[in-house]
Amino acid sequence: LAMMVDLRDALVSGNQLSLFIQPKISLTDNKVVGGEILLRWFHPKFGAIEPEEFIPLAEDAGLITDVTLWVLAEAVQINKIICEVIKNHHIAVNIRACDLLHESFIAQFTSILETNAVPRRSIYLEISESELHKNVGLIHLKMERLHQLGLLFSIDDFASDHVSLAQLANMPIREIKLDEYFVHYLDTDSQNQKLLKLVKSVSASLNADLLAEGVEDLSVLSYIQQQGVSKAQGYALAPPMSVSDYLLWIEKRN
Ligand code: G
Ligand code: G
Ligand code: MN
Ligand code: NA
Repeated sequence: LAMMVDLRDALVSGNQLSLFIQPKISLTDNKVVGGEILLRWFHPKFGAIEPEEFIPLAEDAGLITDVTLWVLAEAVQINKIICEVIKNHHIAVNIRACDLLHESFIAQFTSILETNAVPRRSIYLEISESELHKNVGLIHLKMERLHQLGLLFSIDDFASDHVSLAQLANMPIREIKLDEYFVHYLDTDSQNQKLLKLVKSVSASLNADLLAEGVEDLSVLSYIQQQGVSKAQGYALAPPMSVSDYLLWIEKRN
């Protein structure tokens, strides 16, 4: 309970929260196409707290949509700076089902976009495959509303759960992100190699890009490249970085 109060304070003051960003790299031309925004909380007493801990806490405290909107507002500012170096760079922001189900999320989100004159195409909303089950009808409707506003979705942690293909077929999906556990041994795991072919055809028929997450070693990287996976993200390419490190890293890479 004390932690919930601390999180609320952190959100109000803003100075314990910071955004890290991890590049998403095109495997066709090796260019940085975008970055996933990853929230960090440095608690004054307990130090770094993992999102896996505080995101559920934020959900329980009813603070998650405030967190998401805070992240979105910061992220669009950051992307303005990055876009001065990499044209068309997009940011991917993680959202939860309950954000979509929140009554004023879309209104508050679009007001952030309008205030900052943000091109809608420069934002991907990442939602985990497992989140899609939570009231799929309403979630689908909200996704459609956001799609009408020009926004597109990235399905996170794909292949970790069992989302129905029929559900996916009608969703405004721009990208499918293969779960890191699926990706880790892809260079040798023949079962997952077979599944990759299926996932590839699913993403192709949805007109979505396929991204492999959690790419930690070069043999996996070269395998997915051979298999025509379009993008990758992971330690083998670059870790999540502070925004200033990200800008330095881009500069060095160019
Ligand atoms: O690097 P990392 O430990 O940041 O991320 C762990 C998990 O926490 C990931 O699944 C990621 O989606 C989630 N996460 C990180 N930042 C955010 C955020 O801003 N909002 C939400 N909802 N989840 C986040
Ligand atoms: O939202 P999501 O679950 O996709 O968040 C990505 C998570 O994966 C974050 O916690 C991020 O820090 C982490 N991550 C990024 N690159 C790698 C990697 O190469 N290997 C592993 N195991 N985790 C990674
Ligand atoms: Mn994610
Ligand atoms: Na993921």
